[in-house]
Amino acid sequence: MGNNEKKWWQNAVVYQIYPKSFQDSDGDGYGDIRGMISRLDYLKDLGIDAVWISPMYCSPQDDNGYDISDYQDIDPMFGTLADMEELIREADRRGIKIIMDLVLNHTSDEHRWFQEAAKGKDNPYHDYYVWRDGEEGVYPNDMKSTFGGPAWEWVPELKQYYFHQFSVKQPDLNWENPKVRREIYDMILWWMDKGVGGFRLDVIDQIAKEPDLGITNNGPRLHEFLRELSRETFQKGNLITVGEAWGATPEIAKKYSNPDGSEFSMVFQFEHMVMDQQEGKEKWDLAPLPFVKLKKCLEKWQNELYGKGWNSLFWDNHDLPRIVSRWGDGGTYRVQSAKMLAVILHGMQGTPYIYQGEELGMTNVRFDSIEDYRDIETLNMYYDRLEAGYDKDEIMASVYAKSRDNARTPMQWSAEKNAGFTKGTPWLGVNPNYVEINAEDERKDPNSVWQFYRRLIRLRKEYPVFTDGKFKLLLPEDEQIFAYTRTDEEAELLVCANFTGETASCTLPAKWQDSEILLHNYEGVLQKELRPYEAVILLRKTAQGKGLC
Ligand code: TEU
Repeated sequence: MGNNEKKWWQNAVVYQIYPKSFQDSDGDGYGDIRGMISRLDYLKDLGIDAVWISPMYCSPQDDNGYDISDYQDIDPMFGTLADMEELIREADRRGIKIIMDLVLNHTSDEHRWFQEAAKGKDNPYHDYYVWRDGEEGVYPNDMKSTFGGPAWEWVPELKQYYFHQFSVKQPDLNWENPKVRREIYDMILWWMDKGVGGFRLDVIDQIAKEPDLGITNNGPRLHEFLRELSRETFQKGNLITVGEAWGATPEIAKKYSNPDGSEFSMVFQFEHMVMDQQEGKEKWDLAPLPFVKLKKCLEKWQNELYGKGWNSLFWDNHDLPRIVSRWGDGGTYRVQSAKMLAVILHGMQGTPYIYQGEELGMTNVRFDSIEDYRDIETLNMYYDRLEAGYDKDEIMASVYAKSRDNARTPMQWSAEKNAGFTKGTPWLGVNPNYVEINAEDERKDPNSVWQFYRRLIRLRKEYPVFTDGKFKLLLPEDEQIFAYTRTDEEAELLVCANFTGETASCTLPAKWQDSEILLHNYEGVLQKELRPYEAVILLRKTAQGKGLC
């Protein structure tokens, strides 16, 4: 494929499913594959092209499936391999591709490789993981796990520590070992053979770790490994591939998403998603969103990758709080602000990702007690901070703002019991606001967030300027307005939004004054001031109006 040829995924919209919380079909309180199949028509109607599903492989579920014990089978909680094959087929019939989540940095400690590896230093699988000799209680170094505590776990029988960047039940794989890499490639080829349309690669920038040097992401051999991985697998198909890379800068992202296809299609970078925390502290240490900085950050990513790479566009995923509660208004202006956030995001260049429920404007949840939370990261943080002397209310404020369970409450399908998610007891509580916020009602309401997303997705497909247009940020220093243009040879878009709950004065340049309104989250014409969270996309045909600047 030529470098400048348009790839199918550049024009695609991806929907993320968190399988445990999407749709239960058998009443056990966990979402499953048959549930997903029953909702494919819903997804088709929304207009998306591909579905990324968080891991459904066999797993003890210490980290909700990101701890895999068998890459080539489906966890019984979700169904069977035959169900999975049916899902791929049924999705394909509707023109929807299935994107699998590949967790290649670590396995579960219950994976056969690790069980073997722990049997002895001379076991052929020992070197599949990262071990260091040592003494009990004297850690090889002071590296910490993302989920709290040391990144080293002692195995007395071996008198060795193994390395884990995440939970103790997620030992890190040793990518230096070519046998590990080969096993991984064969497994990926096996899934490709089943007809999957792409992969999302979990914490992929951490695979080339160098624990002795304290390096976790962007290790020296990272891109060498990625190019080999891509060559041995993805390049044999016409796939969408997206790497999760918390440590990516635009320079690094250009390597990952090089249009020559040598690595991936694109990465998820998080620079814009970590701005509302205190500098140098953890995500739990809250700070107001620096709005002007956010705009400049997105501008940088838009411009630096233009023609040289490809952006993914997202506000939400299964690890992040709900964007409407986070940077919009989960109360009075929920509907307007959810739509405004959609406009800002989907108006940019890149492949947009919609996380389940985002298309309904689902909000964060506030459970009264920590007992109601299930996420390992949230629970570890809560007890660590309690022990460290933090005030309980302060910890709960962090949980309400940032817990991953905010995104993981069951999908709100209807006003029926348990939001139509399950007939049993949901594994994680349903957000009580499902009575007002649910798919069934929103599909009937022409002014709902759902209908707005549906229109937005269609517009992206209708006007190539959404995919191709060059980005230009307007009013960079404005504290309320997020505005930019997108321009190609045929058309120009103006995306203009009030990011706040106060009115904002905004005079449109003369050339935009009688342009076509493509999408607007308020009824009627534009006024002199933008109303709270008002957002609009305007279109001008460049050919008509030669000489526009
Ligand atoms: O997340 C990567 C990761 O670094 C997260 O743990 C992140 O720091 C945290 O969620 C921020 O709150 C990926 C998966 O998306 C996540 O669900 C897994 O828990 C993690 O990898 C381990 O596989």
